[in-house]
Amino acid sequence: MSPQTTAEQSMAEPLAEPQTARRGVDAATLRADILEKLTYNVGKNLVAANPHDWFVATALAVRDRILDNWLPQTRAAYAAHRKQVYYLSLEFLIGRLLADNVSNLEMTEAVTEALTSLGAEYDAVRGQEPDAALGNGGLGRLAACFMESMATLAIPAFGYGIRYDHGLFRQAIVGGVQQEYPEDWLAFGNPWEFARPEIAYTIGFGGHVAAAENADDLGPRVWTPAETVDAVAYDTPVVGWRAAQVNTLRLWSARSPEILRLESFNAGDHVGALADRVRLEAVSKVLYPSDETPSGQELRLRQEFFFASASLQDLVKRHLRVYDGDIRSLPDRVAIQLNDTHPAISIAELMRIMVDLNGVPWEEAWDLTRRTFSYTNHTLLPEALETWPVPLMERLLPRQMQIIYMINAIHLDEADKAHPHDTRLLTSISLIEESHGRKVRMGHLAVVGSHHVNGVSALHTNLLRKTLFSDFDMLFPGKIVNKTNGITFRRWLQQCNPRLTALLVEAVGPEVLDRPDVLEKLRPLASDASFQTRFMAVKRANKVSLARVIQDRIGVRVDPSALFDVQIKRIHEYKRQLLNVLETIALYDAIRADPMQNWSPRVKIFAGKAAASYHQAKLIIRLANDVAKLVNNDPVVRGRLKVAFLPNYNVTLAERIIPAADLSEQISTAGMEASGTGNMKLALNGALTIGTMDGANVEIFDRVGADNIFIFGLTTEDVAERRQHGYDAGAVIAASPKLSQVLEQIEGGVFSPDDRDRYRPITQAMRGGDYFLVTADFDSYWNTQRQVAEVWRQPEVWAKSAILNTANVGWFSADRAIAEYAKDIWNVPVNR
Ligand code: 26V
Repeated sequence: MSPQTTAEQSMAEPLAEPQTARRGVDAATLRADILEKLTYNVGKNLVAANPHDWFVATALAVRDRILDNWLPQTRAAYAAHRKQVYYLSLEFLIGRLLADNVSNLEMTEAVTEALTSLGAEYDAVRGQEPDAALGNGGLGRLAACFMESMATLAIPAFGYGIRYDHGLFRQAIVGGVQQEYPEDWLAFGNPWEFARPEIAYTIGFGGHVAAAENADDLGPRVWTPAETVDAVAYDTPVVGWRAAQVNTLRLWSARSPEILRLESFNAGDHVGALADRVRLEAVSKVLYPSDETPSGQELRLRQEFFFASASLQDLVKRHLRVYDGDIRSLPDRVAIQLNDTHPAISIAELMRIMVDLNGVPWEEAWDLTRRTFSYTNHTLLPEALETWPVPLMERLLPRQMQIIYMINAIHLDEADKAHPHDTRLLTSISLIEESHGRKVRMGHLAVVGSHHVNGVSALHTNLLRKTLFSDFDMLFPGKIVNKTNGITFRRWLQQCNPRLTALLVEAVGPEVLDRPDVLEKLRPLASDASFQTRFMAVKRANKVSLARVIQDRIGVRVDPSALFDVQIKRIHEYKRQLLNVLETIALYDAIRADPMQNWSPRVKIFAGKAAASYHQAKLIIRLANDVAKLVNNDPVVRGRLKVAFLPNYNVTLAERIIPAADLSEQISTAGMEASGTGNMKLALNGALTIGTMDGANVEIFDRVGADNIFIFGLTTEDVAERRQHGYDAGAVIAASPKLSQVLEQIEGGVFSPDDRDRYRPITQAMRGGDYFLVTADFDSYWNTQRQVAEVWRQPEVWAKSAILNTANVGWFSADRAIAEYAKDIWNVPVNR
């Protein structure tokens, strides 16, 4: 009997599986289990156990409880022939998992008690877990939030990605300068994952393509790759809230088919014997810091194809097994979501699998493919849109390139029939860009090969329709839809802010843990003086905790009663940390000019990483740190203004900062931030937003109301107008005495006395074209910051607004976002 048959049979008869007893979830049983894991898995006794050993033992005990749900639920989903969602993403920024899993299994009290009885402390144990940074920023964190929500809504789903040996670099700030160090999250092992060395697929690169004699253009081909690497599965369970369902995050690791060249080794060439292996396995070694200059790097393309091909081979094999070899039912049983264009090569690869390997005629394969895929766009920035040089594609993926040519020929032909003689249109929609060296436009491939394309906020989707994909919107009306992002409230409220969660449960009832719309019941309490006091006491306690973190990490002492003004995100010119730094300098000047005025004390908190090669962003980090040094040590300013740049921003640090924030900085140049999700996390935790009308800020504004948010600056239309008709930064600077003074100080070396020219690239950019319109928005931002200070001086007014922020942002739950994807894009039922 072949292994295939065995799998099929057990699939059809789920109850034939002998049942193991479910593990108890009471404190006493957990205690015994943790001890057992410590002894028999970690190999330590109580005396020798260090905090990390306790973490591993606890994680393994928790993992057993997860397995009790995971295996039967996964099996049941196949048996019931439920449609599967596959979320393909090159990034999953999951952070730590212990608290997430424990809380979603509703075991927090039991685990705390079990550990306490063993002389360990839950918080300390949690602190031992490395932060899995398999992503750069918003896109990767969204994928992690969505995985948790899909499990919560009991949607059978797999996340597919790469198990990078090294995630995003660790950032240190030395003398104000960002330094990057390799990240090593797997150094002490990973108790959550299951290595599946038997689940491996061959991934080919290069080589040649052959056709049968008299084969027509659309017929099957035989691809003989020049080299291959194996993709090996590592599975991590993803637990939904109240264990609604446990899904799988399957990450691929590269394994060379050849362990070592034994002949070379025996001949004494010990390094050469390993060289091929090292080269092939490089594909899953490191995460690309994607905000880097467009990576022409072949390795990045290899990564994309590697995980796309492995994921498709895996899901097609599963589909054929469950549905008796019927590939034609794929779109009815499977939805594949492409998280940005990084997995877009999947479209060509699925065509190859159908046409070349399964004998499906081209037209039918194309119809099946387009009914299976959907694509999420996460940015409009032209430099972030992926294109691959045709010669590289032809060399690395010869068969997929042929398929792309064929898709393009038919696509252009159809467009030409519908809109004859419109060469502008054909040039615009072609999958191949011909102007500056031929390139494959991955966004176009994703649009053409998908049944739906979505933007991630209402504004971003409108801009997609009007600008980037306007011709596609005309050609395929209704294909482009909006799915405003969301965040998982389990992590971004319940786990990161237990104090606020307890208060909310007490105020509006425990239903709030399952239905975020219940937060609206807070509205009448917003004006209630005693509730305001309690809400702000929670905020105060969180600020005391953060003040300790700031003191510990960078030695800056901050006053928890000051306004905590927070900008935390990747450092990028369009996000305009620079605007915030300029305002900080202007405020510093104003305080020094009139120290006796009734200033409300403020702490400016920054955190974020710049791509290693992004010099301008790194220079902004340095300026922030130089400004911090001067401001924090100026006796005149003392207590009124502090600046803290916290190094190594990651999910775990975000969980510390967000509950303690009073003010959330969302100040991107209008039209450039697709959505933002930090904006949602901060508002949920009772921070007021100061922001531009950009991304999801617009929808936050709609929900919290104009009185509870500080909006300033140019609109998308204003920005487009300035850029079109030329923007005169010089005139704007001249007209603003404050801004002029700030720029002159930077240029005069006030913040860099040892090197007056240090910030020339920054001031030059502003005095030149100022593409990000920092100078244009400066005065408006300054004035709005003074309004912020004015409201802060009225604690009841501030408290009311803070409460109304929490009350009104329930809609930004990832559960809502995922329910919309399920209904409008994936056509899968939601269990809630
Ligand atoms: C990539 C690149 C690469 C080339 C240099 C410039 C640049 C700038 C940005 C990016 C990021 C593109 C993808 C991304 O992370 N988008 C983010 O997705 C989030 C989730 O939808 C969303 O909230 C953020 O607004 C969006 O920037």
